Amino acid sequence: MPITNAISIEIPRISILDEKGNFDEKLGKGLIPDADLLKLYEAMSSCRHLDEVAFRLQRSGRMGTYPQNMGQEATSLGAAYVLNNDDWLVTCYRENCGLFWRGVPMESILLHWMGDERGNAMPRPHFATPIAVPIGTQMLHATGLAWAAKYRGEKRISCTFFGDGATSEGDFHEAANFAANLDIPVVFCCQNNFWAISVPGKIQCSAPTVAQRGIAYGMPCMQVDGNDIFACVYAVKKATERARAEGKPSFIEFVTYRLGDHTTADDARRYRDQAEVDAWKAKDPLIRIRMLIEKRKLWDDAKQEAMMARIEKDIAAAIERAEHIEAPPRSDVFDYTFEELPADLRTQRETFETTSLGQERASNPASA
Ligand SMILES: Cc1ncc(C[n+]2csc(CCOP(=O)(O)OP(=O)(O)O)c2C)c(N)n1
Ligand SMILES: [Mg+2]
Repeated sequence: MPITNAISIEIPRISILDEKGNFDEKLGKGLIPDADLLKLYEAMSSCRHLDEVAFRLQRSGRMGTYPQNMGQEATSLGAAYVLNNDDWLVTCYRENCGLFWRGVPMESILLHWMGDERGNAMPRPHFATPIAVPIGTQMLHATGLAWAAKYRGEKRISCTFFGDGATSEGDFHEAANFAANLDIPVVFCCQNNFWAISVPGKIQCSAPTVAQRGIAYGMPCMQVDGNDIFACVYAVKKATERARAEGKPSFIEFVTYRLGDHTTADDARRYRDQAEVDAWKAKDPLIRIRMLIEKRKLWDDAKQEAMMARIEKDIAAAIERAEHIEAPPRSDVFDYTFEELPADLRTQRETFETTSLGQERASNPASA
């Protein structure tokens, strides 16, 4: 018998607005009305400015740590623009722009990184889950949320974001396998920024694209210019249409780059070449929108200045709210793990003393 070909696979690559300002009229026509484009530009500019301010807050001791989103704003924003308000947006930690677009308050994100748990209490109307720092967990949550919605006969779908490094975690493979085989409407969005902290993508994924990791599970896959808001919107639209019409998952690889350090705890100069960073700075998602709106005579320096004044004011107000939130009661430390506190913890809650450290005071009944 001759050897035949078991399968041929094609992965579409989507780009509509490139870094030189070229715009594909055929694919891009009607995708984002001009009025919305200006709003998206403002949302991205605001997110970028927050990154700059948050960096200074961390350096001056007013924030624990912070992962800048710089350079990656278009991906989650494109998704949030497309999703319905009651679809789940299940993120990790570089999706501020999409979360803010949905109405998650900026101070929630600030509080999270200031170490205040109340930042994780995403108000329900936003259908967003708390920032997920443990790599990979949220993909399973997204699959579970969409499965629950399907079980209940609700129409909502899930859209989840994760990094290139996260696709090396077992959690990704379990979530993808489960979603594909049980027909669960999840849009898997990988932000391939080529680095997992200091580990380069090429030693984590030997395949030529990350997108093809989804092929293994029978999902349609796309590779998308993640610095192009039009391409991001186009791809997520395709994936959500499939999710709604057929109840099935898709996988999108957004090719992008983090222009900042991994987090404020990192110094990327120790493992990345400046030439690589400079090449990506030229592909900045913000610059190309600005070029387009200027070309369309929708923007000028005066509008830019007025927008930045608005953004600075809003961010200053959010920081003010986050830094001046009422202190939580100390008893919070005890209140959310046990339905009924064990006796020793009850004593600790009442006295704020523990016998386990040799503290023996008259006020502590456990030391009697
Ligand atoms: C389960 C787990 N393992 C390790 C870490 C430490 N860690 C934090 S971020 C990160 C790299 C993630 O890379 P990627 O998924 O590409 O996301 P990126 O930060 O590039 O957006 C690692 C290993 C973690 N947070 N959770
Ligand atoms: Mg990465």
